[in-house]
Amino acid sequence: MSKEKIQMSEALADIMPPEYQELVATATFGNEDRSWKDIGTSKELIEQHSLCAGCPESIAFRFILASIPAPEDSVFVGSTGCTSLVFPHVGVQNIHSLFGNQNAIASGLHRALKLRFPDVHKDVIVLAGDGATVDIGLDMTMQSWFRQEKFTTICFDNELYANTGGQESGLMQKGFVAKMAPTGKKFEKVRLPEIAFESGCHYVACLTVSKPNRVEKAIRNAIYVSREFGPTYVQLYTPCILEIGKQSMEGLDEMKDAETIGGRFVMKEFMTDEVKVFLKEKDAEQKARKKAAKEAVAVTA
Ligand SMILES: Cc1ncc(C[n+]2csc(CCOP(=O)(O)OP(=O)(O)O)c2C)c(N)n1
Ligand code: SF4
Ligand SMILES: [Mg+2]
Repeated sequence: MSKEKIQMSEALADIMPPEYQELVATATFGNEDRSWKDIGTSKELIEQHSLCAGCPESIAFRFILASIPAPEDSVFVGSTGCTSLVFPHVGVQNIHSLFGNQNAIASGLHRALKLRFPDVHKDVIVLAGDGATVDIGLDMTMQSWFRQEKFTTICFDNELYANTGGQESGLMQKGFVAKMAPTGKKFEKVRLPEIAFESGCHYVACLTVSKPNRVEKAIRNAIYVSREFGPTYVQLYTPCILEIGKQSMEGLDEMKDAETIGGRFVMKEFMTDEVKVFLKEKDAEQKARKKAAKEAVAVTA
Protein backbone atom coordinates (compact mmCIF):
# COMPACT_ATOMS: atom_id res chain seq x y z
CA MET A 1 0.00 0.00 0.00
CA SER A 2 2.75 2.40 0.97
CA LYS A 3 4.38 2.14 -2.46
CA GLU A 4 1.22 3.31 -4.20
CA LYS A 5 1.32 6.55 -2.25
CA ILE A 6 5.04 7.29 -1.81
CA GLN A 7 7.47 6.47 -4.60
CA MET A 8 11.20 6.90 -4.88
CA SER A 9 12.99 8.02 -8.03
CA GLU A 10 14.75 4.97 -9.44
CA ALA A 11 17.77 7.10 -10.31
CA LEU A 12 18.24 7.95 -6.63
CA ALA A 13 17.26 4.62 -5.11
CA ASP A 14 20.81 3.44 -4.41
CA ILE A 15 21.86 6.60 -2.59
CA MET A 16 18.77 7.22 -0.47
CA PRO A 17 19.33 6.56 3.26
CA PRO A 18 18.09 3.20 4.60
CA GLU A 19 15.53 4.96 6.84
CA TYR A 20 13.89 6.47 3.77
CA GLN A 21 13.99 3.19 1.87
CA GLU A 22 12.22 1.57 4.81
CA LEU A 23 9.65 4.36 4.91
CA VAL A 24 8.76 3.84 1.25
CA ALA A 25 8.67 0.06 1.59
CA THR A 26 6.84 -0.50 4.88
CA ALA A 27 5.20 2.65 6.27
CA THR A 28 1.42 2.49 6.53
CA PHE A 29 0.56 5.21 4.01
CA GLY A 30 -2.76 4.62 2.27
CA ASN A 31 -4.21 2.39 4.99
CA GLU A 32 -7.10 4.21 6.63
CA ASP A 33 -7.11 1.74 9.50
CA ARG A 34 -3.45 2.24 10.38
CA SER A 35 -2.96 2.05 14.12
CA TRP A 36 -0.53 2.31 17.01
CA LYS A 37 -0.53 -1.51 16.81
CA ASP A 38 1.56 -1.20 13.61
CA ILE A 39 4.43 0.16 15.71
CA GLY A 40 7.21 -2.41 15.56
CA THR A 41 6.12 -4.02 12.28
CA SER A 42 6.16 -1.01 9.97
CA LYS A 43 8.31 2.07 9.66
CA GLU A 44 7.08 4.78 12.02
CA LEU A 45 6.59 8.33 10.77
CA ILE A 46 8.91 9.64 13.45
CA GLU A 47 12.56 8.78 13.06
CA GLN A 48 13.96 10.09 16.34
CA HIS A 49 13.36 13.04 18.64
CA SER A 50 15.31 15.74 20.37
CA LEU A 51 13.24 15.89 23.56
CA CYS A 52 14.55 14.94 27.01
CA ALA A 53 14.87 11.17 27.45
CA GLY A 54 11.50 9.79 28.57
CA CYS A 55 9.56 12.99 27.84
CA PRO A 56 5.87 12.04 27.51
CA GLU A 57 5.62 14.36 24.49
CA SER A 58 7.72 11.81 22.59
CA ILE A 59 5.25 9.00 23.36
CA ALA A 60 2.41 11.32 22.36
CA PHE A 61 4.08 12.02 19.01
CA ARG A 62 4.50 8.30 18.29
CA PHE A 63 0.86 7.48 19.06
CA ILE A 64 -0.52 10.47 17.12
CA LEU A 65 1.61 9.78 14.06
CA ALA A 66 0.59 6.13 14.09
CA SER A 67 -3.13 7.04 14.41
CA ILE A 68 -3.86 9.79 11.89
CA PRO A 69 -6.02 8.23 9.16
CA ALA A 70 -4.29 9.75 6.10
CA PRO A 71 -0.73 10.93 6.74
CA GLU A 72 -0.13 11.36 3.00
CA ASP A 73 -2.94 13.94 2.93
CA SER A 74 -2.20 15.64 6.26
CA VAL A 75 -0.31 18.76 7.22
CA PHE A 76 0.70 19.55 10.79
CA VAL A 77 1.04 23.12 11.98
CA GLY A 78 3.39 23.48 14.93
CA SER A 79 4.49 26.33 17.15
CA THR A 80 7.62 27.20 19.08
CA GLY A 81 8.21 25.05 22.15
CA CYS A 82 9.51 21.59 22.98
CA THR A 83 7.16 20.07 20.36
CA SER A 84 8.65 22.11 17.55
CA LEU A 85 12.03 20.43 18.00
CA VAL A 86 10.46 17.14 16.90
CA PHE A 87 8.91 18.19 13.60
CA PRO A 88 12.17 18.03 11.59
CA HIS A 89 12.24 14.29 12.34
CA VAL A 90 8.68 13.58 11.22
CA GLY A 91 7.63 11.99 7.90
CA VAL A 92 4.49 14.12 7.46
CA GLN A 93 4.24 17.58 5.86
CA ASN A 94 4.49 20.27 8.53
CA ILE A 95 4.72 24.01 8.93
CA HIS A 96 6.40 25.84 11.78
CA SER A 97 4.43 28.96 12.66
CA LEU A 98 5.35 31.98 14.73
CA PHE A 99 4.62 31.27 18.40
CA GLY A 100 0.90 31.58 19.09
CA ASN A 101 -0.16 32.04 15.45
CA GLN A 102 -0.71 28.35 14.71
CA ASN A 103 -4.52 28.38 14.47
CA ALA A 104 -4.49 31.44 12.20
CA ILE A 105 -1.94 29.76 9.90
CA ALA A 106 -3.96 26.53 9.94
CA SER A 107 -7.15 28.41 9.01
CA GLY A 108 -5.57 29.89 5.88
CA LEU A 109 -3.87 26.62 4.99
CA HIS A 110 -7.04 24.59 5.29
CA ARG A 111 -9.02 27.02 3.16
CA ALA A 112 -6.31 27.04 0.48
CA LEU A 113 -6.13 23.25 0.42
CA LYS A 114 -9.91 23.04 0.09
CA LEU A 115 -9.80 25.30 -2.97
CA ARG A 116 -6.87 23.46 -4.53
CA PHE A 117 -8.11 19.92 -3.76
CA PRO A 118 -11.91 20.18 -3.47
CA ASP A 119 -12.45 16.42 -3.70
CA VAL A 120 -9.84 15.23 -1.19
CA HIS A 121 -9.90 15.47 2.60
CA LYS A 122 -6.71 17.34 3.42
CA ASP A 123 -6.39 17.07 7.18
CA VAL A 124 -4.84 20.10 8.85
CA ILE A 125 -3.76 19.34 12.41
CA VAL A 126 -2.42 21.94 14.82
CA LEU A 127 -0.07 20.51 17.42
CA ALA A 128 1.30 22.96 19.97
CA GLY A 129 2.07 23.41 23.65
CA ASP A 130 -0.20 24.93 26.28
CA GLY A 131 1.71 28.22 26.25
CA ALA A 132 1.08 28.55 22.51
CA THR A 133 -2.51 27.28 22.60
CA VAL A 134 -3.95 28.77 25.78
CA ASP A 135 -1.80 31.79 26.63
CA ILE A 136 -0.06 33.68 23.85
CA GLY A 137 -2.15 32.11 21.07
CA LEU A 138 -5.50 31.98 22.86
CA ASP A 139 -7.07 34.64 20.65
CA MET A 140 -6.04 32.77 17.48
CA THR A 141 -7.16 29.45 18.96
CA MET A 142 -10.60 30.69 19.95
CA GLN A 143 -11.24 32.79 16.86
CA SER A 144 -10.65 29.71 14.69
CA TRP A 145 -13.28 27.89 16.75
CA PHE A 146 -15.72 30.81 16.52
CA ARG A 147 -15.21 30.86 12.74
CA GLN A 148 -15.91 27.09 12.66
CA GLU A 149 -12.67 26.29 10.82
CA LYS A 150 -12.61 22.62 9.90
CA PHE A 151 -9.41 21.37 11.49
CA THR A 152 -8.19 19.70 14.68
CA THR A 153 -6.23 21.44 17.42
CA ILE A 154 -4.09 19.23 19.65
CA CYS A 155 -2.54 20.75 22.77
CA PHE A 156 0.37 19.10 24.57
CA ASP A 157 -0.48 20.15 28.08
CA ASN A 158 2.62 20.06 30.26
CA GLU A 159 1.22 22.84 32.42
CA LEU A 160 3.99 25.39 31.80
CA TYR A 161 6.37 26.91 29.27
CA ALA A 162 8.91 24.09 29.29
CA ASN A 163 11.10 25.17 26.42
CA THR A 164 11.96 28.52 27.98
CA GLY A 165 12.77 27.16 31.41
CA GLY A 166 9.43 26.82 33.22
CA GLN A 167 7.19 29.90 33.23
CA GLU A 168 3.60 29.85 34.47
CA SER A 169 0.88 29.04 31.95
CA GLY A 170 -2.92 29.27 32.10
CA LEU A 171 -3.05 25.46 32.21
CA MET A 172 -0.69 25.26 35.20
CA GLN A 173 -2.34 23.88 38.31
CA LYS A 174 -3.02 26.15 41.29
CA GLY A 175 -0.16 26.43 43.75
CA PHE A 176 2.49 24.88 41.47
CA VAL A 177 5.95 26.40 41.79
CA ALA A 178 8.19 26.25 38.72
CA LYS A 179 11.74 27.39 38.13
CA MET A 180 10.61 30.63 36.49
CA ALA A 181 7.38 30.96 38.51
CA PRO A 182 8.74 30.97 42.06
CA THR A 183 5.73 32.46 43.86
CA GLY A 184 3.33 29.71 42.77
CA LYS A 185 0.23 29.79 40.57
CA LYS A 186 -2.48 31.88 42.22
CA PHE A 187 -5.61 30.56 40.46
CA GLU A 188 -7.04 27.31 39.13
CA LYS A 189 -6.06 25.62 35.88
CA VAL A 190 -8.08 27.11 33.01
CA ARG A 191 -10.78 24.63 31.90
CA LEU A 192 -9.98 24.76 28.22
CA PRO A 193 -11.79 21.54 27.22
CA GLU A 194 -15.06 22.96 28.56
CA ILE A 195 -14.34 26.36 27.00
CA ALA A 196 -13.54 24.68 23.67
CA PHE A 197 -16.90 22.92 23.62
CA GLU A 198 -18.72 26.12 24.56
CA SER A 199 -16.76 27.96 21.85
CA GLY A 200 -18.01 25.81 19.01
CA CYS A 201 -15.80 22.70 18.95
CA HIS A 202 -17.89 19.72 17.87
CA TYR A 203 -15.70 17.10 19.53
CA VAL A 204 -13.41 17.63 22.53
CA ALA A 205 -11.28 15.09 24.41
CA CYS A 206 -8.96 15.52 27.37
CA LEU A 207 -6.72 12.62 28.43
CA THR A 208 -3.20 11.48 29.14
CA VAL A 209 -1.08 9.52 26.66
CA SER A 210 -0.60 6.46 28.86
CA LYS A 211 -3.09 4.35 26.87
CA PRO A 212 -2.44 4.20 23.13
CA ASN A 213 -5.93 2.86 22.34
CA ARG A 214 -7.55 5.92 23.86
CA VAL A 215 -5.17 8.36 22.19
CA GLU A 216 -5.77 6.71 18.82
CA LYS A 217 -9.55 6.86 19.21
CA ALA A 218 -9.54 10.50 20.33
CA ILE A 219 -7.28 11.59 17.47
CA ARG A 220 -9.25 9.70 14.82
CA ASN A 221 -12.56 10.97 16.20
CA ALA A 222 -11.28 14.53 16.19
CA ILE A 223 -10.02 14.31 12.61
CA TYR A 224 -13.13 12.64 11.21
CA VAL A 225 -15.40 15.12 12.96
CA SER A 226 -13.33 18.11 11.79
CA ARG A 227 -13.75 16.96 8.18
CA GLU A 228 -17.54 16.93 8.37
CA PHE A 229 -18.64 19.32 11.12
CA GLY A 230 -16.08 21.91 12.17
CA PRO A 231 -13.36 22.51 14.76
CA THR A 232 -12.26 19.83 17.21
CA TYR A 233 -9.91 19.93 20.19
CA VAL A 234 -7.78 17.29 21.94
CA GLN A 235 -5.85 18.15 25.10
CA LEU A 236 -3.18 15.63 26.09
CA TYR A 237 -1.54 15.70 29.50
CA THR A 238 2.14 15.22 28.72
CA PRO A 239 3.90 16.21 31.96
CA CYS A 240 7.31 17.88 31.78
CA ILE A 241 9.31 15.37 33.80
CA LEU A 242 12.14 17.85 34.11
CA GLU A 243 9.95 20.40 35.90
CA ILE A 244 8.06 18.00 38.15
CA GLY A 245 11.31 16.34 39.22
CA LYS A 246 10.73 12.86 37.76
CA GLN A 247 13.20 10.41 36.23
CA SER A 248 12.97 9.47 32.56
CA MET A 249 11.08 6.24 33.31
CA GLU A 250 8.56 7.91 35.67
CA GLY A 251 6.51 9.92 33.15
CA LEU A 252 4.23 6.98 32.41
CA ASP A 253 3.40 6.43 36.09
CA GLU A 254 2.70 10.13 36.53
CA MET A 255 0.15 9.96 33.70
CA LYS A 256 -1.42 6.73 34.98
CA ASP A 257 -1.81 8.21 38.46
CA ALA A 258 -3.34 11.37 37.01
CA GLU A 259 -6.05 9.41 35.18
CA THR A 260 -7.18 7.13 38.01
CA ILE A 261 -10.59 7.90 39.53
CA GLY A 262 -10.42 11.20 41.37
CA GLY A 263 -7.23 12.17 39.50
CA ARG A 264 -6.77 15.44 37.65
CA PHE A 265 -6.84 13.86 34.19
CA VAL A 266 -9.59 11.26 34.19
CA MET A 267 -10.50 11.08 30.50
CA LYS A 268 -13.35 13.35 29.41
CA GLU A 269 -15.06 13.81 26.08
CA PHE A 270 -17.64 16.32 24.91
CA MET A 271 -19.54 16.05 21.64
CA THR A 272 -22.78 17.16 20.09
CA ASP A 273 -25.64 14.67 19.61
CA GLU A 274 -25.19 14.58 15.84
CA VAL A 275 -21.48 13.85 16.29
CA LYS A 276 -22.37 10.95 18.60
CA VAL A 277 -24.46 9.39 15.83
CA PHE A 278 -21.77 10.10 13.22
CA LEU A 279 -19.01 8.47 15.29
CA LYS A 280 -21.15 5.38 15.85
CA GLU A 281 -21.51 5.05 12.09
CA LYS A 282 -17.77 5.54 11.61
CA ASP A 283 -17.08 2.78 14.15
CA ALA A 284 -19.43 0.41 12.35
CA GLU A 285 -17.74 1.21 9.00
CA GLN A 286 -14.30 0.52 10.47
CA LYS A 287 -15.45 -2.78 11.98
CA ALA A 288 -16.89 -3.85 8.62
CA ARG A 289 -13.63 -2.93 6.82
CA LYS A 290 -11.58 -4.91 9.34
CA LYS A 291 -13.89 -7.93 9.05
CA ALA A 292 -13.68 -7.85 5.24
CA ALA A 293 -9.88 -7.59 5.39
CA LYS A 294 -9.69 -10.60 7.74
CA GLU A 295 -11.94 -12.64 5.47
CA ALA A 296 -9.82 -11.73 2.43
CA VAL A 297 -6.68 -12.95 4.23
CA ALA A 298 -8.43 -16.19 5.20
CA VAL A 299 -9.43 -16.81 1.54
CA THR A 300 -5.87 -16.32 0.23
CA ALA A 301 -4.28 -18.42 3.02
C1 LIG B 1 6.58 35.34 19.35
C2 LIG B 1 7.36 34.58 20.40
N1 LIG B 1 7.13 34.85 21.69
C3 LIG B 1 7.82 34.17 22.64
C4 LIG B 1 8.73 33.23 22.28
C5 LIG B 1 9.52 32.50 23.35
N2 LIG B 1 9.05 31.15 23.58
C6 LIG B 1 9.59 30.08 22.95
S1 LIG B 1 8.97 28.63 23.45
C7 LIG B 1 7.96 29.40 24.56
C8 LIG B 1 7.08 28.66 25.50
C9 LIG B 1 6.52 27.37 24.94
O1 LIG B 1 5.61 26.84 25.84
P1 LIG B 1 4.53 25.80 25.39
O2 LIG B 1 3.77 26.32 24.24
O3 LIG B 1 3.75 25.40 26.58
O4 LIG B 1 5.40 24.57 24.85
P2 LIG B 1 6.36 23.59 25.70
O5 LIG B 1 7.75 24.08 25.47
O6 LIG B 1 5.93 23.63 27.11
O7 LIG B 1 6.14 22.23 25.07
C10 LIG B 1 8.11 30.79 24.51
C11 LIG B 1 7.39 31.77 25.36
C12 LIG B 1 8.93 32.97 20.92
N3 LIG B 1 9.78 32.04 20.49
N4 LIG B 1 8.25 33.67 19.99
S1 SF4 C 1 11.83 20.25 29.00
FE1 SF4 C 1 10.09 19.00 29.72
S2 SF4 C 1 8.58 19.06 28.02
FE2 SF4 C 1 10.55 19.76 27.22
S3 SF4 C 1 11.51 17.94 26.36
FE3 SF4 C 1 12.26 18.11 28.47
S4 SF4 C 1 10.82 16.88 29.72
FE4 SF4 C 1 9.86 17.25 27.71
MG1 LIG D 1 3.92 23.74 27.77
